[in-house]
Amino acid sequence: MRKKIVAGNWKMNLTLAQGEQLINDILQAGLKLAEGQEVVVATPFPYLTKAKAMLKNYPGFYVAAQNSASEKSGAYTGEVSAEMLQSIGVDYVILGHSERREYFNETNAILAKKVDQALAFGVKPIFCCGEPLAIREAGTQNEYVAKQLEESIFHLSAEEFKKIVIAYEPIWAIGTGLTASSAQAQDMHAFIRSQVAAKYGNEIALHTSILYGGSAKPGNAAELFACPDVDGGLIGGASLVAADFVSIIQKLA
Ligand code: 3PY
Repeated sequence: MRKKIVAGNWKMNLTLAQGEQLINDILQAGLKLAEGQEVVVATPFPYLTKAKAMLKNYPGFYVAAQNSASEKSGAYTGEVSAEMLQSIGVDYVILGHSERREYFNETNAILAKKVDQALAFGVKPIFCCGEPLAIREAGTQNEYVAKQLEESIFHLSAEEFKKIVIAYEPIWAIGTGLTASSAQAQDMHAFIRSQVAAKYGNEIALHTSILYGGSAKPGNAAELFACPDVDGGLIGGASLVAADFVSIIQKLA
Protein backbone atom coordinates (compact mmCIF):
# COMPACT_ATOMS: atom_id res chain seq x y z
CA MET A 1 0.00 0.00 0.00
CA ARG A 2 2.98 2.31 0.23
CA LYS A 3 5.94 2.39 -2.10
CA LYS A 4 9.03 0.39 -1.18
CA ILE A 5 12.11 2.14 -2.43
CA VAL A 6 15.82 1.47 -2.63
CA ALA A 7 17.68 4.65 -3.56
CA GLY A 8 21.41 4.73 -4.26
CA ASN A 9 23.16 7.93 -3.20
CA TRP A 10 26.38 8.07 -5.21
CA LYS A 11 27.50 11.25 -3.44
CA MET A 12 30.53 12.84 -5.17
CA ASN A 13 31.85 9.64 -6.72
CA LEU A 14 32.47 8.11 -10.17
CA THR A 15 33.29 9.48 -13.60
CA LEU A 16 30.62 9.48 -16.29
CA ALA A 17 32.04 6.27 -17.80
CA GLN A 18 32.06 4.56 -14.39
CA GLY A 19 28.53 5.71 -13.70
CA GLU A 20 27.28 4.38 -17.04
CA GLN A 21 28.98 1.07 -16.33
CA LEU A 22 27.35 0.89 -12.91
CA ILE A 23 23.87 1.54 -14.31
CA ASN A 24 24.45 -1.01 -17.07
CA ASP A 25 25.58 -3.59 -14.54
CA ILE A 26 22.49 -2.94 -12.40
CA LEU A 27 20.21 -3.31 -15.43
CA GLN A 28 22.04 -6.47 -16.55
CA ALA A 29 20.93 -8.12 -13.29
CA GLY A 30 17.45 -8.30 -14.82
CA LEU A 31 15.69 -7.33 -11.59
CA LYS A 32 11.96 -7.93 -11.54
CA LEU A 33 10.44 -5.23 -9.38
CA ALA A 34 7.15 -6.06 -7.74
CA GLU A 35 4.19 -3.70 -7.89
CA GLY A 36 4.93 -0.64 -5.75
CA GLN A 37 8.70 -1.21 -5.66
CA GLU A 38 11.04 1.46 -6.97
CA VAL A 39 14.76 1.78 -7.54
CA VAL A 40 16.18 5.31 -7.53
CA VAL A 41 19.67 6.28 -8.63
CA ALA A 42 20.91 9.60 -7.25
CA THR A 43 23.81 10.58 -9.47
CA PRO A 44 25.91 13.75 -9.49
CA PHE A 45 24.25 16.56 -11.49
CA PRO A 46 26.29 16.15 -14.71
CA TYR A 47 25.14 12.54 -15.18
CA LEU A 48 21.42 12.96 -14.55
CA THR A 49 20.41 13.35 -18.21
CA LYS A 50 22.40 10.29 -19.19
CA ALA A 51 21.07 8.24 -16.26
CA LYS A 52 17.50 9.24 -17.11
CA ALA A 53 17.98 8.18 -20.74
CA MET A 54 19.41 4.83 -19.67
CA LEU A 55 16.59 4.10 -17.21
CA LYS A 56 13.56 5.54 -18.91
CA ASN A 57 12.44 2.27 -20.50
CA TYR A 58 12.75 0.36 -17.25
CA PRO A 59 9.53 0.58 -15.24
CA GLY A 60 10.15 1.28 -11.57
CA PHE A 61 13.60 2.83 -12.14
CA TYR A 62 13.96 6.55 -11.42
CA VAL A 63 16.67 9.18 -11.11
CA ALA A 64 17.30 11.63 -8.28
CA ALA A 65 19.48 14.67 -7.82
CA GLN A 66 21.36 14.95 -4.54
CA ASN A 67 20.45 18.59 -3.90
CA SER A 68 18.60 21.52 -5.44
CA ALA A 69 18.33 25.24 -4.80
CA SER A 70 16.18 27.06 -2.26
CA GLU A 71 15.47 29.85 -4.77
CA LYS A 72 13.59 29.65 -8.05
CA SER A 73 16.18 31.25 -10.36
CA GLY A 74 18.58 34.17 -10.62
CA ALA A 75 22.06 35.22 -9.62
CA TYR A 76 23.04 32.18 -7.54
CA THR A 77 26.28 31.05 -9.13
CA GLY A 78 26.77 27.32 -8.93
CA GLU A 79 23.24 26.48 -7.87
CA VAL A 80 20.88 24.09 -9.69
CA SER A 81 17.18 24.85 -9.48
CA ALA A 82 14.27 22.46 -9.14
CA GLU A 83 12.91 23.85 -12.42
CA MET A 84 16.14 22.80 -14.17
CA LEU A 85 15.81 19.32 -12.72
CA GLN A 86 12.21 19.16 -13.90
CA SER A 87 13.28 20.26 -17.37
CA ILE A 88 15.56 17.22 -17.74
CA GLY A 89 13.03 14.76 -16.33
CA VAL A 90 14.49 14.20 -12.87
CA ASP A 91 12.00 12.37 -10.65
CA TYR A 92 13.33 12.84 -7.11
CA VAL A 93 15.74 15.05 -5.20
CA ILE A 94 17.50 14.14 -1.95
CA LEU A 95 17.17 17.10 0.41
CA GLY A 96 18.67 17.57 3.85
CA HIS A 97 21.28 14.84 3.75
CA SER A 98 23.43 15.26 6.87
CA GLU A 99 26.48 16.00 4.69
CA ARG A 100 24.60 18.97 3.19
CA ARG A 101 23.55 20.10 6.65
CA GLU A 102 27.05 19.77 8.08
CA TYR A 103 29.36 20.93 5.26
CA PHE A 104 27.05 23.36 3.47
CA ASN A 105 25.24 24.80 6.49
CA GLU A 106 21.77 23.78 5.38
CA THR A 107 19.35 24.60 8.17
CA ASN A 108 15.80 23.34 8.68
CA ALA A 109 14.56 26.71 7.38
CA ILE A 110 16.64 26.56 4.20
CA LEU A 111 15.47 23.00 3.65
CA ALA A 112 11.83 24.08 3.94
CA LYS A 113 12.45 26.43 1.02
CA LYS A 114 14.20 23.73 -0.99
CA VAL A 115 11.30 21.36 -0.36
CA ASP A 116 8.86 24.04 -1.56
CA GLN A 117 10.83 24.65 -4.74
CA ALA A 118 11.11 20.95 -5.53
CA LEU A 119 7.38 20.41 -5.06
CA ALA A 120 6.54 23.51 -7.10
CA PHE A 121 8.31 21.89 -10.05
CA GLY A 122 7.10 18.34 -9.61
CA VAL A 123 10.38 16.90 -8.31
CA LYS A 124 9.64 14.64 -5.34
CA PRO A 125 11.78 15.28 -2.25
CA ILE A 126 13.49 12.45 -0.41
CA PHE A 127 13.73 14.39 2.82
CA CYS A 128 16.51 13.24 5.16
CA CYS A 129 16.40 13.56 8.91
CA GLY A 130 18.43 12.02 11.69
CA GLU A 131 20.33 12.75 14.86
CA PRO A 132 24.05 13.03 15.68
CA LEU A 133 25.71 10.67 18.14
CA ALA A 134 25.60 13.09 21.10
CA ILE A 135 21.83 13.41 20.76
CA ARG A 136 21.42 9.62 20.54
CA GLU A 137 23.57 9.22 23.64
CA ALA A 138 21.48 11.82 25.47
CA GLY A 139 18.33 9.92 24.47
CA THR A 140 16.68 12.96 22.87
CA GLN A 141 16.66 11.68 19.27
CA ASN A 142 12.86 11.75 18.98
CA GLU A 143 12.64 15.44 19.90
CA TYR A 144 15.53 16.21 17.54
CA VAL A 145 13.96 14.46 14.56
CA ALA A 146 10.49 15.84 15.35
CA LYS A 147 11.94 19.36 15.13
CA GLN A 148 13.51 18.61 11.75
CA LEU A 149 10.15 17.40 10.43
CA GLU A 150 8.27 20.28 12.00
CA GLU A 151 10.54 22.97 10.61
CA SER A 152 11.16 21.60 7.11
CA ILE A 153 8.13 19.61 5.93
CA PHE A 154 5.17 20.01 8.30
CA HIS A 155 4.24 23.38 6.78
CA LEU A 156 3.12 21.52 3.63
CA SER A 157 -0.51 20.98 2.71
CA ALA A 158 -1.73 17.38 2.84
CA GLU A 159 -1.69 17.20 -0.97
CA GLU A 160 1.92 18.39 -1.05
CA PHE A 161 2.97 16.12 1.79
CA LYS A 162 1.76 13.02 -0.08
CA LYS A 163 4.65 13.52 -2.53
CA ILE A 164 7.33 13.40 0.18
CA VAL A 165 9.52 10.40 0.90
CA ILE A 166 11.28 10.51 4.27
CA ALA A 167 14.71 9.00 4.86
CA TYR A 168 15.84 8.47 8.44
CA GLU A 169 19.61 8.56 8.53
CA PRO A 170 21.19 8.55 11.98
CA ILE A 171 24.30 10.67 11.43
CA TRP A 172 26.41 8.38 13.59
CA ALA A 173 25.74 5.60 11.10
CA ILE A 174 26.64 7.47 7.91
CA GLY A 175 29.90 6.43 6.31
CA THR A 176 31.07 5.07 9.67
CA GLY A 177 30.25 1.42 9.14
CA LEU A 178 27.97 1.63 12.20
CA THR A 179 24.36 0.74 11.50
CA ALA A 180 21.35 1.36 13.67
CA SER A 181 20.07 -1.98 14.90
CA SER A 182 16.82 -2.99 13.28
CA ALA A 183 15.11 -2.28 16.61
CA GLN A 184 16.55 1.25 16.73
CA ALA A 185 15.51 1.84 13.12
CA GLN A 186 12.01 0.46 13.68
CA ASP A 187 11.52 2.58 16.82
CA MET A 188 12.45 5.78 15.03
CA HIS A 189 10.47 4.94 11.88
CA ALA A 190 7.39 4.22 13.98
CA PHE A 191 7.93 7.49 15.81
CA ILE A 192 8.25 9.42 12.53
CA ARG A 193 5.08 7.77 11.23
CA SER A 194 3.28 8.71 14.44
CA GLN A 195 4.36 12.33 13.97
CA VAL A 196 3.05 12.28 10.39
CA ALA A 197 -0.21 10.76 11.63
CA ALA A 198 -0.60 13.43 14.30
CA LYS A 199 -0.10 16.14 11.70
CA TYR A 200 -1.79 14.73 8.58
CA GLY A 201 -3.87 11.80 9.81
CA ASN A 202 -3.50 8.02 9.70
CA GLU A 203 -4.33 7.55 6.06
CA ILE A 204 -1.47 9.78 4.87
CA ALA A 205 0.89 8.36 7.50
CA LEU A 206 0.22 4.83 6.29
CA HIS A 207 1.02 5.87 2.74
CA THR A 208 4.28 7.69 3.55
CA SER A 209 7.41 5.77 2.59
CA ILE A 210 10.12 6.03 5.25
CA LEU A 211 13.53 4.77 4.15
CA TYR A 212 16.44 3.85 6.38
CA GLY A 213 19.90 5.20 5.52
CA GLY A 214 23.25 4.77 7.16
CA SER A 215 25.66 1.99 6.24
CA ALA A 216 22.91 -0.25 4.90
CA LYS A 217 24.48 -3.16 3.04
CA PRO A 218 23.63 -6.61 1.67
CA GLY A 219 24.34 -8.18 5.08
CA ASN A 220 21.85 -6.08 7.06
CA ALA A 221 19.29 -4.96 4.46
CA ALA A 222 16.94 -7.94 4.85
CA GLU A 223 16.63 -7.45 8.60
CA LEU A 224 16.13 -3.70 8.27
CA PHE A 225 13.58 -4.03 5.45
CA ALA A 226 11.64 -6.62 7.43
CA CYS A 227 10.76 -3.97 10.04
CA PRO A 228 7.12 -2.98 9.62
CA ASP A 229 7.84 0.76 9.36
CA VAL A 230 10.99 0.54 7.22
CA ASP A 231 10.00 0.94 3.59
CA GLY A 232 13.39 0.52 1.95
CA GLY A 233 16.74 2.24 2.10
CA LEU A 234 18.85 5.19 1.07
CA ILE A 235 22.13 3.49 0.31
CA GLY A 236 25.53 5.19 0.36
CA GLY A 237 28.78 3.27 -0.32
CA ALA A 238 27.07 -0.01 -1.22
CA SER A 239 25.22 1.71 -4.08
CA LEU A 240 28.55 2.15 -5.91
CA VAL A 241 29.03 -1.59 -6.30
CA ALA A 242 26.47 -3.09 -8.68
CA ALA A 243 26.42 -6.54 -7.04
CA ASP A 244 25.86 -5.03 -3.58
CA PHE A 245 23.20 -2.59 -4.75
CA VAL A 246 21.34 -5.32 -6.63
CA SER A 247 21.56 -7.62 -3.63
CA ILE A 248 20.06 -4.88 -1.42
CA ILE A 249 17.22 -4.29 -3.90
CA GLN A 250 16.49 -8.03 -3.83
CA LYS A 251 15.98 -7.78 -0.06
CA LEU A 252 12.95 -5.51 -0.49
CA ALA A 253 10.06 -7.32 1.12
C1 3PY B 1 25.16 6.30 3.82
O1 3PY B 1 24.65 5.20 3.94
O2 3PY B 1 26.35 6.49 4.09
C2 3PY B 1 24.38 7.43 3.35
O3 3PY B 1 24.71 8.56 3.62
C3 3PY B 1 23.21 7.21 2.48
O4 3PY B 1 22.69 8.42 2.02
